[in-house]
Amino acid sequence: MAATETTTTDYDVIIIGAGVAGIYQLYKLKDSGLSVRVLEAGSNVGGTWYWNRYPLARFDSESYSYGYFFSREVLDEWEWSEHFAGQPETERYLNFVVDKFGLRDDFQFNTRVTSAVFDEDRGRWVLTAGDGATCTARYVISATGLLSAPFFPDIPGRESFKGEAHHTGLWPKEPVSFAGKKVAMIGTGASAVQLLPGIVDDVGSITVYQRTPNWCAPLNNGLITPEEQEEIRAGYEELERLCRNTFAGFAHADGTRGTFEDTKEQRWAFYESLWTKRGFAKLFSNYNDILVDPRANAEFCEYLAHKIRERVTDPATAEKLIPTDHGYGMKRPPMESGYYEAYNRPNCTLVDLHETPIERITETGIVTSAGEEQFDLIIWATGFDAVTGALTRMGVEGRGGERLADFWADGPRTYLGVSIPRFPNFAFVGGPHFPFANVPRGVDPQVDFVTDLVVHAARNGYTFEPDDEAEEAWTQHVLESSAPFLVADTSWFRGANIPGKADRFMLYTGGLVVYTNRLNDVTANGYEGFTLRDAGAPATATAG
Ligand code: NA7
Repeated sequence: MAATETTTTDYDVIIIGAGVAGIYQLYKLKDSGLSVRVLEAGSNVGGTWYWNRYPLARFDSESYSYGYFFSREVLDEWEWSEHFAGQPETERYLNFVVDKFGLRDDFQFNTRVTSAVFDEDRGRWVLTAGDGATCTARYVISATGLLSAPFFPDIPGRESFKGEAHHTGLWPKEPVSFAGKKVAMIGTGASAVQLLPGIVDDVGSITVYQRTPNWCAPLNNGLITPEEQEEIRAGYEELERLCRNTFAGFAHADGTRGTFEDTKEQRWAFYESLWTKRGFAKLFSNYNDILVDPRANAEFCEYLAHKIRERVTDPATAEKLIPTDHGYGMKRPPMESGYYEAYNRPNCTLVDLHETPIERITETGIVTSAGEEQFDLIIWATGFDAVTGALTRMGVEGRGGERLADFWADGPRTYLGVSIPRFPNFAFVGGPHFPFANVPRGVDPQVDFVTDLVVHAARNGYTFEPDDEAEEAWTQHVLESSAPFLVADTSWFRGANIPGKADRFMLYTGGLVVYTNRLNDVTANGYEGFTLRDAGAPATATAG
């Protein structure tokens, strides 16, 4: 399916996407005896860590909790340099894994799938790439990512800007020069919060256009010392146990106390201790009611607002940076390293779009209700059509020509977050109803489950497809599980960042342990909820 290839190529399994999930999925199927191909739009592996190469892009999960757990050798051989590795290091890591296991030849790069249509007569998926070339597969596994379909807001004149413009999720490989430039950044989500401190010293000036402020708390990154390296190595089994047994698969124990079991003084002392902890301890090791009790949440927000006021010199700017429409964790909370201090620099200006909305983009700059500002470079830190976007944009059509985009028009419906009725032999990992979790830890049980399902089906010559009732019950369970949680009206968790997208919570908040157990039970019970139809000759699978 490369641009020069003219023949159709048939595989047992096609995996779409060469990110963290796609690589693991390939690894798992490598010795199955099935012919497997990975199609990837980029020119190399990495997924998120290939596309998001903006300055200071990095993990918000501890490196050692994000890396693969499937190989002791990888754990022993790879040494992370920072507690939260930057994009270049993660990209190197993923390439290291691919080469170590001899996976590289199974990837086909520069191949963006633009349609995937199920041919009912042949029982095969026909995939077409951007260059028109096609290939077919009996089984398709989409590993296209939760945050991989970049979103540009429909602001009049966007295309007319004649200066440089980059989206954080499509950042160029060539170094971007900031020296002396007048830069605009639109958006203040997790990407913008990482990026701003990385460029504020270099730019001539930067104007940040903020619609909604976020609750940001310190990442507390640092180099891993040789002693820590030893501790991490010695503690891998315990780390894995922790990640596999906590609510969201991070290297942080779940909180065990309620906010109001402590006095205010005790609470603030506890918040101070959280403040100095790494990463998402602020969320997951917090009081255990922070995500479900608005009063508990407001207590922590009061503490965070105090911190912002302490750090931002100009009181008016500090107030603009304090969210008033949502509490901590009700949107994905960014982790920061010097974000608030960036606003203390004389070359950094914050524009509150609630006060002065953007009206249009011109050839030379941005017009708000307060007038025009000229820029050399506009950074679009405006996020992604999250969770469903990569799948609904891919032209997927199931039985009877049913379009996936239509099937999910009112919000995603799935069985177990990996499959859907009317789309036989089609599975996805890292899509809707993905467990609310540290991404690789949520990917692990999904890939394990899908591997077993696909190999079992291939070996027996089955077509697999979930039943309507199973999909309905699971989707209902997903929605019920999310009901107790406080979620901002504007969160991408519920599709709210995309105009016109259905307002429906898209992740599974029943907990990673519950999710993993459920997948294991379904496997043990002979794939209950799926219909496995005899489809003729088995593929040549040797395992499962
Ligand atoms: P996010 O978190 O979705 O942030 C996007 C930002 O862009 C956010 O501040 C939006 O404001 C802003 N935005 C979107 N549309 C507009 C318009 N029309 N005008 C002005 N500002 C706009 O994306 P990120 O890339 O930062 O992070 C995505 C995820 O990647 C993150 O959650 C991590 O999991 C990693 P809004 O808040 O909608 O008012």
